[in-house]
Amino acid sequence: MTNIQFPDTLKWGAATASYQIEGAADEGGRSPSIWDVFSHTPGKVKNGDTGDHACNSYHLYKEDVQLLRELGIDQYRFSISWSRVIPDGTGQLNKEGITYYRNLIQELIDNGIEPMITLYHWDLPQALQEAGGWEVREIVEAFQSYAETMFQEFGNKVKKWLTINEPWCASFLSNYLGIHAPGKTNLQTAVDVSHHLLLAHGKAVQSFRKIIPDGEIGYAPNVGWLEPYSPNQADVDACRRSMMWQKEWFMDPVFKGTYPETLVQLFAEHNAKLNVEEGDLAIISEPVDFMGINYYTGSLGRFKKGEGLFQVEEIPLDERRTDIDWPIYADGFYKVLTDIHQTYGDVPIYITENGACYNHGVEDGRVHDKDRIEYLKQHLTALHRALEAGVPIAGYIVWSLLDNFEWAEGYEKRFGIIHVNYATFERTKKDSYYWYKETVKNQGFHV
Ligand code: JJW
Repeated sequence: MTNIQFPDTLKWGAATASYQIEGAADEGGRSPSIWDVFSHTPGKVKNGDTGDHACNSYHLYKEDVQLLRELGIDQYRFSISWSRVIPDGTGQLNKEGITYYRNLIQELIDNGIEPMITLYHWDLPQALQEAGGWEVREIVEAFQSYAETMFQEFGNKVKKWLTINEPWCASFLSNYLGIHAPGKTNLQTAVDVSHHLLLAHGKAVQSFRKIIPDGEIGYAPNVGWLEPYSPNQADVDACRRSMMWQKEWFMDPVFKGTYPETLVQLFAEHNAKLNVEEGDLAIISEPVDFMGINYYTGSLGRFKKGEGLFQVEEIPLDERRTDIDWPIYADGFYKVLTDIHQTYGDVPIYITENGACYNHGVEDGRVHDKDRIEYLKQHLTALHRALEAGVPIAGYIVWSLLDNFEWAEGYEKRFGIIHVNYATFERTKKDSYYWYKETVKNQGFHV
């Protein structure tokens, strides 16, 4: 038996996002977001699922906070639904929406849990999409104004903030691959969106410094790991290009004030131009307090002529996959963390998401999700190795507290450490919840 023991300073958390858990889509003065429109468009989400009711956390938030309290964690990461607090995207504030988040924040604090807010977890107000969405530069000002309002409303109680969740998903997955809202398939659009997301991030960080000087802010890029299939230069280069797309494209501008030239060229060869105005990169590289990393999966990458933008095909290391079909690659987590540390230096890192999809159901009041426990053990062991290698990891936040609306996959794919019955909204703690609770209490576990 090995003892995996974490430093006392490592913080523990659980994460959710507004559209995935709140429900109450047309209650309390909320207006539609791009995800309401997308999920109500036939064929976009599996089984025609929508976030209309989700986990009903809008009404059940007190119950959720009790689940968090019993779990014993330090932090709860949740997101604000922009269209719940500013239904038109800009202008008039919706008091009921503000009250909902104010109550949630107070409930967390009263139960000894530190709130961590994500400003943008993909649910752009539809009103703004109709004005061009992230594709047009005006969105940056709208986001900054929304961010400032949230900082002013909640900054006295909330000191940890994230601007943008998974900018790769919000740009390329949503506007080039067409898998997430708004479901476009245009590389130029995706490149423009990615730049505007980063610019909006930088502007929000600038505002943050003035409004919450004693707070900490970061963002949460998602990164997988691609390990070259062979030492052949073609495979090594293919992996490099693909990693650059997820990692350097969204991190170099923030931490180095540059875009990776190789990718700028590659996009240009596909007739997509990076439109950067003077001063943009200085704004984007406004220093952050920490970096959020979302890690789930990785594969081997092999050069394949004509395969996607980067001529790389992904080959799983072995048969092990979660129920969403993502290969399990815990060593990739270690590699991502040490690689980022090496490239970007000593910026503190929060694992803002890590977790696994397994669809176990309830049996006699229990959910025996030993596969999820195994996944968490493997990834926390990799994280422990990264800490020992000197990576400054400040916290680990599991995705997710609850089973929830898994975007284009709908409700079929379950990531929660708590099971949700979508007919009754009943919550049932899974075995992984009890395991995580013990791990948090002991600040470690045995393997
Ligand atoms: C799909 C790649 C096909 C969420 C995807 C890539 C397929 C050519 C989980 N993270 O629910 C989905 N999640 O809200 C944020 N992260 O398709 C939180 N990334 O290409 C979780 C990535 C994802 C994806 C899903």
